[in-house]
Amino acid sequence: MPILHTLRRWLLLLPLAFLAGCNTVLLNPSGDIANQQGRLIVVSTVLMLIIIIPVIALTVFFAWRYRASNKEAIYKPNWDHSTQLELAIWAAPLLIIIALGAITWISTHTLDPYRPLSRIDAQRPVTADIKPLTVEVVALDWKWLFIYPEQGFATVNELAAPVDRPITFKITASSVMNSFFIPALAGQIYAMPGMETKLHAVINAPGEFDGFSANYSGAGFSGMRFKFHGLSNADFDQWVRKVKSSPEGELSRERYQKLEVPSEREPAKHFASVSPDLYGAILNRCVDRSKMCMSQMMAIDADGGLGKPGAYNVATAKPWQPDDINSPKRAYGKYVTAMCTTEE
Ligand SMILES: [Cu+2]
Repeated sequence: MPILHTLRRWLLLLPLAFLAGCNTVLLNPSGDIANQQGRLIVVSTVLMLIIIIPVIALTVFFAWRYRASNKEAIYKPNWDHSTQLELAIWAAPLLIIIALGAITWISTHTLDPYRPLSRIDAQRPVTADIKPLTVEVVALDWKWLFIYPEQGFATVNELAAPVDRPITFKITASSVMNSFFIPALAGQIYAMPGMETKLHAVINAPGEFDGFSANYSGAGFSGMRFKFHGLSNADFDQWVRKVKSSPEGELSRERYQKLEVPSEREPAKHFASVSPDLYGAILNRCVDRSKMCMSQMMAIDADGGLGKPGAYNVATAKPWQPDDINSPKRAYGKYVTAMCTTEE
């Protein structure tokens, strides 16, 4: 039946179509950290194949060699022990586990995302005169805010960094947990409200790379994407000038509260400047000046607390309506109020 044969041939090709969608960015990244992590995947896979391939091959070989119709093969129904075989069977996995353990121990320390980079790539170490670029990352519902404290501006859903300059990311979130992930640069790092996570990485090749959230965070999650631009020093300076001359103006606390309101598939946006205390206020959950900053709350607690009067230092939040797009997002319930309203 030729029709069935043709159909079957096409069905056999079908899995290839799925492979066509594969982007092997994890194994061919452009950043040194992701590169070392990619090599770890390859090394551990190869180490495991040392067991998997012989086991599969021997399974097939034994089934064929000792088939019922093969009268040539030796038949030993009472055989049950061989010291040499036991030694080989236990030694091989033991050596592999020792090797995997050693590699894991070393790379867990050298690739620790909190550890400042010691090298730009395999050939170049980081010297004392190289100052990392700091970027503060805030995961919002459902877009990414990037604050450049040195340059004093902010962008939404667009990130850029000069090639071969170490980058220090400080990562937090406004409401729910997300995960900051640029596969070409480094592994994912969680973004959580009220706390800061860190990532040190470097991009070694110019280009446009994909960044996204790797942790489901609600309705707008799938559109929570951004472009990461690896730029030459001259192109980065030009990009900085472009952002600084943006007509959007300053990202103040008030504008941040509007930005924080959930929205989906936001286009890239530039803010020419940013309120210098904004990131600290986001991290300490007190962008709304009527709320007490977590850092202040923790300092009071470390000092022994406010005692009974502290129990009255609360206010009731106005419930936030999802359709009330113009009102700042507020958690429903009570919150601890600020002790004073003067600016720090
Ligand atoms: Cu988990």
